[in-house]
Amino acid sequence: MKLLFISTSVGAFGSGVGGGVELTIQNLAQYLLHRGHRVHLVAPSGSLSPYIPIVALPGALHSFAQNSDRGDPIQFPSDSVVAAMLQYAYAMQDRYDLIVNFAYDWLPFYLTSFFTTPLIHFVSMGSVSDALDHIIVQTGRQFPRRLGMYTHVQAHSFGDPQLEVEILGSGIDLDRYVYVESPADFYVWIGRIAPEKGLEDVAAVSAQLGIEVQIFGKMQEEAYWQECNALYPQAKLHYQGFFPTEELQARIGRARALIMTPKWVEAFGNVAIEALACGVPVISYARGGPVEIIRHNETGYLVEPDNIEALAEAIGRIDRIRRSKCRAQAEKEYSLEALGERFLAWFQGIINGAGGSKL
Ligand code: HBI
Repeated sequence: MKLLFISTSVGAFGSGVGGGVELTIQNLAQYLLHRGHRVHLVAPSGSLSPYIPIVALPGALHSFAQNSDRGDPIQFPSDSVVAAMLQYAYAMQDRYDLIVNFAYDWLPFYLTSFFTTPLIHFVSMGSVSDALDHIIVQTGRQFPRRLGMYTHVQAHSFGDPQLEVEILGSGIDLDRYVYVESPADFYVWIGRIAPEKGLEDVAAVSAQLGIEVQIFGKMQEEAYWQECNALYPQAKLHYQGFFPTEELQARIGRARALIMTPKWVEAFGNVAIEALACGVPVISYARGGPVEIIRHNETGYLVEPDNIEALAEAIGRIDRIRRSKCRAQAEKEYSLEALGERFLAWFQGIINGAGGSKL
C-alpha cells in the first residue's frame, strides 16, 4: 500500500507536543514500513523522524482544540499549516492508495468528499467542542467506516449511537518493556500533573493506607501539585519527574500496581498498557479508555469513579492479580503487530471499496 499520513497540527512531529497521537503515528508507521508498505508523513516544519519519510511544510501551528470552549466557533490562523498539509495531500493524492488524517481539526473532515483518493480520519481525542463534534459526526454519517478511534467509549462521547467507527485500540513496542515478576513495596501514578488526571484522589488513598506512590509525568500545574499535598499532608507522594520510555519502564516495572484516577474521559490511556507490559496490574476508575483495557479481576481492577473507599479496597486485593497475566494481555492485544494488523484491516477495507459516500 502507498499511504500518506497527515500529522497533528499542534506541534512538529517528534516534538512530543502532539502527545499520544504522535506515539500512535510512530508505532503504526514503524510496523507498516517493516511490512514493506510505503508511508509518507506530511507534517509542520521542524518535524523529524528516524525512519518515516517526512514532507515538512511551513505554516502556523493550531491551538489545542481541547483548550477552547465547547461553543467556540472554528478558528484557525490565516497561514494555517493544516491548510498547507491538505493542499499538499490534494495535489499529490494520485500517488497514494489512501490518505490518513491524524489532525484533530475541522478542515480535513470537511474536505473528505473533495478527494478522489479516499481520505480517512483517525480521531485522537473524545468530544471536546460542538463544532468539531458536528463535522466529525457528519463525516462519519456520510462516509461510514472512514472514522477510526481508540475506544468505544471515545466514540460514544460524540453523542451519536448510530455512528459507525473503526475501534483500533493502541499499541506499543513491547521489546522496550521488561517484565518484572516480583514487585517492591510502592505504587505508581503516571500522567501530566493536571486537574483532569485526579491526583488529589491518589493523595487521599495514600494518606488513608499509608502507601508510597511514586509520581511520573510532566509537572504541568505546580500549584495543583502543591494543593494535593496540602490537602493530604500524610500522603506519601514522591514526584520522580518525566522520563522517556526506556527510563520510565525501568522505574515503574517493580511497582505493585499503577493507580489511575481520571476525572475526564481518557480516549485511551497508553500508560495502562505500558504498565501491563511490565507485569504491573492497573487499578483505575471505571471511566474512559481504561474500562476497555483492564480485564477486571484478571489484570487489575475497575472501581466506581471518584470512590476513594473502593479504590482503597481494590488496592488491598492487589496481590490476587497474577502479574504474568498482565504481560500476556499486552502481548496479545497491544503489540505493534496487533495494532498494525488492526489498522491494515481497516485500510484494506476502504481500498476494497467500503466506506464510499452514502449520498
Ligand atoms: N488540537 N487543533 C488541534 N489539532 C490537533 O491535531 C490536536 C489538538 N489537540 C491535541 C492533539 N491534537 C493531540 O495531542 C492529542 O490528540 C493526543
